Parts: sequence; C-alpha cells; structure tokens
Amino acid sequence: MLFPINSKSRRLTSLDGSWEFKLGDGKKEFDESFKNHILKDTRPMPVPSSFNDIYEDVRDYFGWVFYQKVFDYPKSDKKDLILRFDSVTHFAKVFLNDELIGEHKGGFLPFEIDITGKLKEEGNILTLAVSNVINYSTLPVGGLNNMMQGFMGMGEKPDVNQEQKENNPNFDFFNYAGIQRHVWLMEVEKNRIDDISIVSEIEGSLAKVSYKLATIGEGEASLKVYDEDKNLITTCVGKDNTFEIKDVKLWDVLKAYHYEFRFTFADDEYVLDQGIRKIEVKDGQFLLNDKPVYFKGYGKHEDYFPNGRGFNEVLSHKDFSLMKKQGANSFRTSHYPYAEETIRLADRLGFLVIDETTAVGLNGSFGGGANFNGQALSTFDKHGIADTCGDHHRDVIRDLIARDKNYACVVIWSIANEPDSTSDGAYEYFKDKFDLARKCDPQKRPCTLVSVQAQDPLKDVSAKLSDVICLNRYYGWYFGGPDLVKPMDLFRKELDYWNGLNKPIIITEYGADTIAGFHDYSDYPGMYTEEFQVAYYKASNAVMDEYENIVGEHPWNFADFATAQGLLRINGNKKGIFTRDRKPKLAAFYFQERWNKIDNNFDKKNK
Ligand code: BDP
Repeated sequence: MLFPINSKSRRLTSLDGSWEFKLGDGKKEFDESFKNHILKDTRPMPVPSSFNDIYEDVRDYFGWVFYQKVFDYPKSDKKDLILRFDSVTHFAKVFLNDELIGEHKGGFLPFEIDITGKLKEEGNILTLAVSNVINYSTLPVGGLNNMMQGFMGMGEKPDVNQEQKENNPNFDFFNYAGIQRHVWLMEVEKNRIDDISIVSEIEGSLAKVSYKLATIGEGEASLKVYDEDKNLITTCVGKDNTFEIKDVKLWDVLKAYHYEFRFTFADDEYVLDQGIRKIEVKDGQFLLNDKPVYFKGYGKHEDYFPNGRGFNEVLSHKDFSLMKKQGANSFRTSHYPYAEETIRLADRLGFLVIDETTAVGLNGSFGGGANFNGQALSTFDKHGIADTCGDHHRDVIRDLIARDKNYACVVIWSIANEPDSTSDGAYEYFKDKFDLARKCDPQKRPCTLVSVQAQDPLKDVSAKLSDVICLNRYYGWYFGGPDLVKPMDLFRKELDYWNGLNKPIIITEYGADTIAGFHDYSDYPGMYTEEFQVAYYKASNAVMDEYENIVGEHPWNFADFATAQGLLRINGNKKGIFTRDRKPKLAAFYFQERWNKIDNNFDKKNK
C-alpha cells in the first residue's frame, strides 16, 4: 500500500483536527441507531490522538466510542476519491452519510475506502464507531485479568466465566485507542498506480534494480530515476522492468542515500525516495552491503502524555535526535507497526528497523499464567488464543509487509513478541507465519520472532525458524535480581546454547525498572535506583561482549511508558533510559559513552 503523497496528479486533504467524540454506554451490544444523525452530547477530541488521556473520565473506558466530522467538499467528477485512515485502534466501523462504507480490524496499520461519488458538496457526515476491546481474537491479545495486578486476596480469584467488563492487556503497555494517526481524503486518477515493489541485486558497484507496478485502469507505465543531485540516471518503460545503476551509491547505516524513482502510469505520477542496499545473514553475522553490522539502539514505544499513542511528529523527530547522540543506529517497533512517518524518518536518517507486527500477548503461559488467573493456558490448542487470532495474525503480516516492503531501513520482520514459542504446536503455528512473511516480501528480508525468557530455551522454535535470533532476557532483574553475579552465570549458560547455532543474535530486550532521581552510593546499589540500572547494564553487557554471534543490543526501553496499573508498575514501566518526558537517567550517559566507541560495522568475529 502506497504512502499518501501529493504529486502532480494526486491531492491530499487532511481530515485531522478536532472531531466530535462520545463514549458509548459501555454495556450494550453495538447499536447502529446513531448512524444517520448528528451525534448529541459530544465533546471535541483531537485527531490524531489516543482519546484516553484527553479527558479525565475516559482513561479506562471499555467498549465502543464514536467520532464524527461534518464537512463540505468541492465537486470532483474527474478523479476517484479515497478515504484513508492511517490507524484506528483496534476496530473501526466507518459510516458516511447513512451508509456503512467499511470496517477494519487491527489498530496499527492503514486502511482505505473508495468513496468516489459518495460525497456531497455540503454537510457530509462521517462517523466512526471505534472499539478498544482486546481479547483472544485481537492482536495485541487481551487476557482475563490484568497481568500486573496480582490476585484478589483471601483465596478469591476472579471468575473466569465472567462477562468481560474491562480491558486486561496480556501485554505490558497501556491500551491506548482511538483515531491515533492521520485521516486523509485522497484525490487520485481513475487510471492509477496502486502499488509498487522494488527489489535490487548488488554486485560490487553495480546494482540491478527491478520494479513491478500494480495498476488500476488502462495506460502506459514509465519510470525516471534521479540521483540526489537530481541528475537523470535512467529511464524505463513498462509495468515491470529491470535496470542497472553503475557506481551505485548505497543506502547504509546512518549514511542514507536515496534515488528518486518517479513513476508514471497514464496521467498518474508517484514518487518514491528509494534506498538501495544489500542484506545477508551468514555465519552468525548480519551483513549490510557486505559488511557486518552491530545493532545499537532500543526497543521503543509510541507513547507520550497526553497524546497517548497518537502520532506525534515532533516527538518522533526528537527521539531520533536523542538516539543519534547516544550513538544508536537501530530500533525495534515494539510491539506494533509504528506510524509510517517514523519509518520514513528512519529511512531518511539511516536507522535500521526491526519491524514488528501486533502479535504481542500470544502466550497463555506467560509468567506461569499470571494473566489467566494463575493458570498457564496452552496457547496453541484448538480454541486457544492462537487458534482464535491466527487468521488476524496472517492479515497483519500481509498488511505490514504491504506497507513497509520498499523501505531500505526495514531490515528484519519480527513476526511476534514473546509468544509461547516453547510449547507444543508453536512450530506449526509459526512455520505458517514465517512462510507467509517470506512469501509476501519481495526483498526476502530475514525474519525473527522475539523470544521470551523460558524455562527450557532448547524447546524454543525460534532456533529453527528465525534467521536472526532475537532474545528478551531479564537475568538480574525478574530473574535473580538484585544479584548481578549468579544470574549472569545463568545468562552465560543460556547464551552458550544460542551462540552455538551460528546465527546472528540480537538481545532485543534487557532492562531494570529505574525511578529517575532515586540514587544509591553503595557498592551494591539497590533496585530501582539509577546506579542499579547502570550496574545491571554493565554486568549484562560484559557477558554479551563475550559472544561473537551477538551482533546487537537493544536495552528495554528507550523511555518510560504508560502501562495498566499494577503492583510492579509504578505509574508505568520505568525501564526507560530516558524518562517519559525524555530526560536522561544515568544509564543514558553510560550507553552514550559505550555506543559511541562501538563502530556501526563492528566485526566482532574478526576483532
Ligand atoms: C517483556 C515485554 C515488554 C515488557 C518488558 C518488561 O516484551 O513488553 O515491557 O518485558 O517487563 O516481557 O518491562
């Protein structure tokens, strides 16, 4: 799916801004009686934004909410008109002038509805019914009770069969919802480019680049390629073709280079800024343009106050600036696809992206079943979690790759975060998803699943399926903390196994909750202090540095972030290297010093 742009043939009108907003009654089944009407008793709500932190009484609301915008639009007979939502979380029913015009499940990827001929010049009523409900059928997955809350006490446990009355995330971030990214009206040609795929093969200084256009209607296709100085490099004709670039300037880590690909089809024109690069996974190394890469960076979140998960252009730029100063070169879109604008910024700046689906919480035995009344559930049984959300998982993989397939910065697909990857049925379930990703991606990027710390890592199907092993490990925090000696021996013991597989390994999460301003001058600093966080990272990195196949480190998390309430969450998850408002903790200085000394092309094997 193409990113919405203005070009000489395409025109975008933003429908962002203040919409009318109203909570549903939180109880009843979905009721469509509102749909022909101007909503009453509404209040204004900014778009894009999560709704949760805008008003003081809506944060934990559960169920349907309604958004409405009434607008005029000039007559336009010659072009087609597409309504596009960059993301609506988690489920949307879209009504335009009395008619249900579309539905979409999944809160972190765009969807488009053709509304050609449906707009009036005056008084169009666009209403969205949006559900924030999460359960076994959604990704991310909702559980039966809040994983951070603990039990009810006095031997009582919540009723497993009770009707769901609230959201209980089976994941560790606040369930923000609403129209969280931009809304566009796009005027496009009737004969137009619908999709573009770019693949390149690189041999020395020669690149062979192939493109394929999907089109709607009739017309002739052509392509003009320019370099960054706007010199014309080549011209091609046809809907798919291959051309060569001699002395190619490659897109590289923190050294992005883009060619301008100017496609035309009939009267339509679409422009892509395209990076050309080569990825290979070989002998325990991750190679970019034939050179080993060392991943330095973070697992992140889209999270801020009061926007929630609402797209925040300013914050996105700020975060890249902070990461650059840190000496970082990469991040993971934990635990859902980020706004495409952020991916484009990464592409522009040369950051490497591990692009993750929304499959988080696909695990009935997490923490021994902490989120399921203390009973570990089998994830892959018939009618279990995976069975219920499996089809949706396939849709998300397809749609993520459809959106991000051309970005040079996207170097790994992450199929899921911390699924139950050691249980019976995990291999069959994930083989299907990995195969799908490999089939959908024209560039055949490496795939991974981000693996959870488990009793028996030898059973983890990641060893067989992942091209790059991604490990979330909490030795010295959840496992054995605050001791930083024995847990590190156990960490070593586990890494001996993974390192032996001869696949590159990235530690995609490790971390310790830290309250900014808590300090300790002791030689053995206490948990939650800034000194403990530094000691934890020093101890962990010392272990990780011993393993030549560990080619990357992503501390968890870049910044503190909001979560559901719970005994282990002190006003949110405090594992940030920065606070939620982007102030550094001590560990920020530690990583800044460490990473600025590690070359982006650190060849650990041959050091
Ligand atoms: C991991 C999850 C991540 C959590 C983190 C933590 O992947 O979402 O926030 O642990 O506990 O299990 O901080």
